[in-house]
Amino acid sequence: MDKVNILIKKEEKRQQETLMMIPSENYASKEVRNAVGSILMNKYSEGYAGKRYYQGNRIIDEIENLAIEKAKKLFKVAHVNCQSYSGSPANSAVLFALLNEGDKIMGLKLSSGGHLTHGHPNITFSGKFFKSVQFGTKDDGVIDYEVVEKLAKKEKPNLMIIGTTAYPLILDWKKLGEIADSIGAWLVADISHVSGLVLAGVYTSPVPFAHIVTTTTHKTLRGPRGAMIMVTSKGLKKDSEIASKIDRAVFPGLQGGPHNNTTAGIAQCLIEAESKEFKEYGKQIVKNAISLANELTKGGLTVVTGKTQCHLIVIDLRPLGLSGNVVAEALEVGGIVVNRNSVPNDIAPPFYPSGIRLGTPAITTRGMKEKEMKLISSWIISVINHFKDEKLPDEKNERILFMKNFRAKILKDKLLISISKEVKSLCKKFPI
Ligand code: DSN
Repeated sequence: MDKVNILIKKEEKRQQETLMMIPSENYASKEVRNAVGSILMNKYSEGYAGKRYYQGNRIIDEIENLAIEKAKKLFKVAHVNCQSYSGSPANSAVLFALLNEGDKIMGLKLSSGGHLTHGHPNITFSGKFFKSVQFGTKDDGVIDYEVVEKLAKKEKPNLMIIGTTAYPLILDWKKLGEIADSIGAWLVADISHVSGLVLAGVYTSPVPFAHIVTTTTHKTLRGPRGAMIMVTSKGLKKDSEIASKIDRAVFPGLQGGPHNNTTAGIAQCLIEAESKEFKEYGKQIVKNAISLANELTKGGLTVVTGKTQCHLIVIDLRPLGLSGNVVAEALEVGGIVVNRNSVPNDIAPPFYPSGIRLGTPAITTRGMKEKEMKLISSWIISVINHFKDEKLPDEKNERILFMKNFRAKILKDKLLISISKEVKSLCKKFPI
């Protein structure tokens, strides 16, 4: 076997034998993976169906139209662009289409569960080319919509781009729509994390309230790594040119040829999302997350906002004086793969945040239910308790050295070795 294939096999084994609990990850179906690995990647197709810059695109047009029609029907939107390479380029295309340089945008802070592309200051496209105002959450991690309204009325942004990567509650899209309307701003709803839950009917759809909805396609939607930009009827009413503005911002504004293999994967995941099984899947994701949050709380851990209403949980490690790095590294050795994450009003640096973020989309795809959540939470609780004295030093160089030593030490830790064996045998019962 060649080197690349050896590495792919190794990664396949890692995915089979560990619990994928990063909430933005999932296992796409074999059919989605076949589309992504297909000969469609050989074709150049700049332009849109019926208006391409290259010959030979009749079948590609059919594929792209299929993805668009499925998305329009499922999300109940007026227009869809499925060519953006991923979520950040999709959000950049929306800002590029609707705003001029120097206009003002408003979003939820990254550290409060938002996203880099929602106006994170200085270092991102959204925070550098536009004036950005951001809101956070209360100390309990909950958004105060009165604060959002006051800020919007004071700052009068041209566009509000709202969405979550680490916020466990369902957003009040109706309220956000009213706030945007009251100041004449665009409302862009980024539902990347929860679009699968929206289709399953377990998370409020922003479609009646927002002008534009963006989503990645590889999270709860369980498709290929890609994205869609959707224009709602409300968006078309605000500006009848909005659909062509979006299309032109994607191509030729920001990109060249679309990834046709990804487009086919998007069509395939939307076909899968139409099924009754997918609705059941979405419901089970949330049931599993609620069960996990309850068990973790019972075990003495602090769950941000005290609960979850979606697919993810953020554990605040500050009451234990632990760093997210310590816990995430230890859990990985135990076969439980999560990511470290900031918690509301975290004063720790983003590289060494005070929490971990975990979710249930991928383990639910494997067929796990509440019974398995109990088991998994008991492992998480014992790992955290086991390492409760491993405090990260404050000084930067000491911190680096501490983590290096900690990583070496935990490879031989008996508890982690035994949990990783149990995880492996659980994973065997629920193959991908
Ligand atoms: N990287 C994604 C996540 O993990 O939430 C957001 O882009």
